[in-house]
Amino acid sequence: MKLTGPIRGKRLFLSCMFIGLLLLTTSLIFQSEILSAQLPPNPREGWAVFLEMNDYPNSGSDLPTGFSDSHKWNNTLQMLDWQSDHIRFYHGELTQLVGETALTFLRQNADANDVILFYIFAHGNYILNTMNWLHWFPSQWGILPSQEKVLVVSDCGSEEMLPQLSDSHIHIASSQMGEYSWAGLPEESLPIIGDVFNHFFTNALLNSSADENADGEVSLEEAFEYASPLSREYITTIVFPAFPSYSDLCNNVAPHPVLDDNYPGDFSLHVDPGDPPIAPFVLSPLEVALIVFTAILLTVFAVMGLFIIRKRQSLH
Ligand SMILES: [Ca+2]
Ligand SMILES: [Ca+2]
Ligand SMILES: [Ca+2]
Repeated sequence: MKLTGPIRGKRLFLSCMFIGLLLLTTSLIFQSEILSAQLPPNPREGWAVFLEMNDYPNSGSDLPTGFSDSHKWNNTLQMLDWQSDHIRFYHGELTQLVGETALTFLRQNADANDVILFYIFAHGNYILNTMNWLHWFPSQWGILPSQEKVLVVSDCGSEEMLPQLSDSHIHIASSQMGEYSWAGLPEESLPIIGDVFNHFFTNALLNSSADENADGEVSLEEAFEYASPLSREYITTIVFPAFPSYSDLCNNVAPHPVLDDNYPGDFSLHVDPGDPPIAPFVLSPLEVALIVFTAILLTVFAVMGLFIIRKRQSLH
């Protein structure tokens, strides 16, 4: 069909507009794909809670360690790129509510590929009985979405606090069931303040000598194997002679740290440093050229279309 006059001009104008818009849309889609490619992947972050109770006004002897174990952990995690705002401290009276609050913090922040670390330091009988540990912790710990769970318990007989779960996890206790862990106090003037095993363990995580398979980082498993004999040696050679009553209580056998390793392979505490800043919206020279070309083409086609319309109109 032969087009004449204003109709032909309008169709040409509309065609030009369509082509121009098509090119502009293509350019924008191209740009959005570039931006989406720049978005960071889901990072492996670390989230930690540290629960420590030093004073026991109603039961047990006080443990005035100055929350040294939390501080040791915090120092270690900072060296492993953990972010400060991913770590919470719960110092003071520990209750079930405090423990559940700590778990809520982990649940609300950690996703499946994040590492979560739950550390608790207190008297064993306090955790078991006053906090009613076994009645709430195992079930709530088990439903957390992370597949990278770490639980470390520093107390007497702490093996009893480890949940019996089949999910992916590493659970660590400073002593077997029925054994007595040792926490050094400043007034005793011995080298280590706080839980002895935890002292060696948090140090081992940063000690290249503990890197048994020489892959460049110390896994939790390697740190445990490195720290356990050091911990037992210290208690045997330093604490027992200084505190014969404790040695008698232990039958002169240092407590055995416990590792429940249900994590496939080596567990690394190294995490991604966090979401990298999103790259600023900067166009490449090619993108700028494409957009400018599209704009010029659109303008030329529009002017041509209008020119043809006016010319046809002037002929009638
Ligand atoms: Ca993540
Ligand atoms: Ca290693
Ligand atoms: Ca493992």
